[in-house]
Amino acid sequence: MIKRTNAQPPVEFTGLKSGEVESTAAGLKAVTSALKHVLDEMNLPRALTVLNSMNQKDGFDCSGCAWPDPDGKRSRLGEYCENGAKAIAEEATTKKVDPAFFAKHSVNEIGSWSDYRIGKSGRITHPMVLKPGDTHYKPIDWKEAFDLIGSELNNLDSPHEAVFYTSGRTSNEAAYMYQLFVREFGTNNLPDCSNMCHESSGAGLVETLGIGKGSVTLEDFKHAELVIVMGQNPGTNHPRMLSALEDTKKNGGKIISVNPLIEAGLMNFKNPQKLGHLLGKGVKLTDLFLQVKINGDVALLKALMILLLEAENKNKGKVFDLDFIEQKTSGIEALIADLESHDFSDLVKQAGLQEKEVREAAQLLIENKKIIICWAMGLTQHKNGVHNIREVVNLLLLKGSIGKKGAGTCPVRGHSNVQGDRTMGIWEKPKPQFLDNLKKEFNFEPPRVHGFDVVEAIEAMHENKAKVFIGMGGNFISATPDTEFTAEALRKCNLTVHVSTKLNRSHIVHGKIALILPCITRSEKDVQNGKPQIVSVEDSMGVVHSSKGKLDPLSKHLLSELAIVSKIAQATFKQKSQTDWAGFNTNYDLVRDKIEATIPGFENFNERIRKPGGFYLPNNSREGDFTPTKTGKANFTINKVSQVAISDQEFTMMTIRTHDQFNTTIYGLHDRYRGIYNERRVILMNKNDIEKQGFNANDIVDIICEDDGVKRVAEKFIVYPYDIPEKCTATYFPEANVLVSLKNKAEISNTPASKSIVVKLRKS
Ligand SMILES: Nc1nc2c(c(=O)[nH]1)N[C@H]1C(S)=C(S)[C@@H](COP(=O)(O)OP(=O)(O)OC[C@H]3O[C@@H](n4cnc5c(=O)[nH]c(N)nc54)[C@H](O)[C@@H]3O)O[C@H]1N2
Ligand SMILES: Nc1nc2c(c(=O)[nH]1)N[C@H]1C(S)=C(S)[C@@H](COP(=O)(O)OP(=O)(O)OC[C@H]3O[C@@H](n4cnc5c(=O)[nH]c(N)nc54)[C@H](O)[C@@H]3O)O[C@H]1N2
Ligand SMILES: [Mo]
Repeated sequence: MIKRTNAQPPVEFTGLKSGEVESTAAGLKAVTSALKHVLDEMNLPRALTVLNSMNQKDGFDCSGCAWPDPDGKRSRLGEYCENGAKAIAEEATTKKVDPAFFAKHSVNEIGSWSDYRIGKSGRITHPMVLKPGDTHYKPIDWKEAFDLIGSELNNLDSPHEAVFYTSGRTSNEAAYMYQLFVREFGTNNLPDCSNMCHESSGAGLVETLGIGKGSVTLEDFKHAELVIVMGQNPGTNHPRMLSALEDTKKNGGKIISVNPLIEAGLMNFKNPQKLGHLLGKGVKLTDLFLQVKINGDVALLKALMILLLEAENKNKGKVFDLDFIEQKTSGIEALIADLESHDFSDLVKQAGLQEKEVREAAQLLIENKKIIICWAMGLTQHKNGVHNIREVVNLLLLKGSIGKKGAGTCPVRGHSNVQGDRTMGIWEKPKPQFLDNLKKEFNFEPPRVHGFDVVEAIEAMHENKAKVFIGMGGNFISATPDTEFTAEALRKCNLTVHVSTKLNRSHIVHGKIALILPCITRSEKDVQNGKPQIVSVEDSMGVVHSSKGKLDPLSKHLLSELAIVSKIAQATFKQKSQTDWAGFNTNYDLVRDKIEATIPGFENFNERIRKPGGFYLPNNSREGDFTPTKTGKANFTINKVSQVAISDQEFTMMTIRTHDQFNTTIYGLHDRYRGIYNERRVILMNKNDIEKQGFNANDIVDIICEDDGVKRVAEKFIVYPYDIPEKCTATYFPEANVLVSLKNKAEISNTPASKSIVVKLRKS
């Protein structure tokens, strides 16, 4: 059995209280909760400054999620949601983690705290170092820190021995500089949070449609006749998406939700931007709820397509879009043969559904032509994550529902600039064309061999093949799978460096030397050379727009992410580089000029980024042009129905977010919509399963996973009866990450299968 260390949050119970499961999202409760979170962290004038400029055209982009802002007028009641307010509360807090804090609390002590307490400690104010043998972080000069990084990097036998992680908040400009530095240094080791997130979407969409991004815009929601929301909890994770769903409903469209949990945000919505709504009944969102089993989605999609095929055979040309299929797609015959090889009733059973409700859903698909399918982690974080996405595409292609108004693919991104970071070249598998462009513009030979993704980076560090870890944001130890293995990997490194805003567990699980480099946040003014700078981000629908901070930086010792990259590059290359690393840092327009010169779609970047609302990037699938795929057409694909053989004692477990967290940042201890208060260490189970296992509600159980012959245990979770399909369970991320073996990952995309973990339970 694997030994527990402070890489995992401590086992401590905080006093579970259970309440009502809610069926309406947002409304007054959300408004009061938002204000409470903000005012807990700062005074009223500061609160008003941040809330009034968030997501406004001359303001800064909310770091909460990647949902787009309206193209037209923005609401004066505030263009943010409850969880956006929590995100800003967290980053604009005035609590400080300063040298006195680190002198008082040893690394070991901080490691024994909960993630909630660690995060609530505040913003980091000074660059800090932990040297071999030290028990406490100590302040370090910026220059000394950069020289240390430069010398450790230059001491490596090969540039491939360094790993450069990115979380998805980094601006386009900083991300571009970062990847440029890494490639000039000589490696493509650029793993990012996307590897754990929408990588399956990217892989599935590129193969089938020729672009890894979604095809819809916000406007499309107003024209859609049918929206299907699969594997996504928008009420918590993308609350502003509910306004788009409201638009669909207002115009007579229907909504189907597919989820093992009946999430409040899928059911009803009281728009906090509309006074009448706040006080009134709100709008009903979902028309048909399909409560699938975990990973029952391919089975469901196939069952639906079988019914469509039957209807099409009875009524030629009335169900499928035959012209579209004929002109724009490839592989229809194989798809039909595959559908004919499956039994409808078996599929429905595998999905955990009733035939009647599947037929009802099929009827909506038969009757309508403009269909949008939205999804998030419920589809991507499975062994067959890529298959899930490709099956979604199959369904849309049959209906000709891609590349026209009111229809298309909508992978809903997580981090606020995760899509932009990828556009900027944060990717371990860069396209040759992009590398050619870098070569031409910067006059160096970029490395061609693919780098490590997240899972490969962990393995490489564990095998001593990688010895320096640099993280541009994020919380690597808590976000990644197989916590204790990953901790061993990080602890073997010569140097671990985190560019961070807030204290997190990754600062505690460190290499032989560790650095924390504190940076300004998006809500803070970024002044270089006496001039205020803007940065840019790309949202989930490919709109690139500017972001400009409003607050004075919390400490005068902070640098911008861009300045940090520039100085790391100068310290590493000394005089050897032809790139003007120091120059970039004086004026971000110079970085944007380089982006324009090397990445398609950024023509007149500096001019267009200053237009309120920004601009759309080109998107072939939005235009109905699928020529970039290997066949030159949109591709139907054949996907396997997942066959997880689960014995009587086994369960499939998904790891999900509460309403009070942003990934590994714990805003609070409640999961209000699910009625679970003041406790994170719970395991959601079906009543019948609880009974069959001989458990009672509130029993304490250990969760065990023996996936690859290694016994992984997450100790002490409270059994919590919940409306979840039998044989399915849920726990919160990151407490349960210790159970996810590195080998439990999606085929093709390598995304950890954090939503299909096969576990056993025993009374603790
Ligand atoms: N407030 C807040 N906002 C966030 C985040 C946050 O942590 N907090 N995180 C951001 C990030 S990085 C991301 S990627 C997104 C995440 O956004 P989501 O993907 O909505 O987040 P999860 O909590 O992982 O929820 C997954 C949903 O999928 C369902 N699900 C799980 N397994 C299956 C399955 O097999 N089939 C189906 N059909 N459904 C399934 C779960 O019940 C749950 O409703 O949100 C972003 N926005
Ligand atoms: N079991 C399980 N594991 C998962 C998931 C799951 O659903 N289940 N979801 C996965 C997903 S979808 C994702 S995206 C990853 C998330 O993985 P990460 O992106 O690595 O994690 P975060 O918690 O978002 O990172 C939070 C930290 O980022 C830093 N930070 C915040 N803002 C800034 C900034 O502006 N600049 C800089 N430099 N730093 C900043 C702060 O120090 C904060 O502590 O986790 C993945 N892990
Ligand atoms: Mo994510």
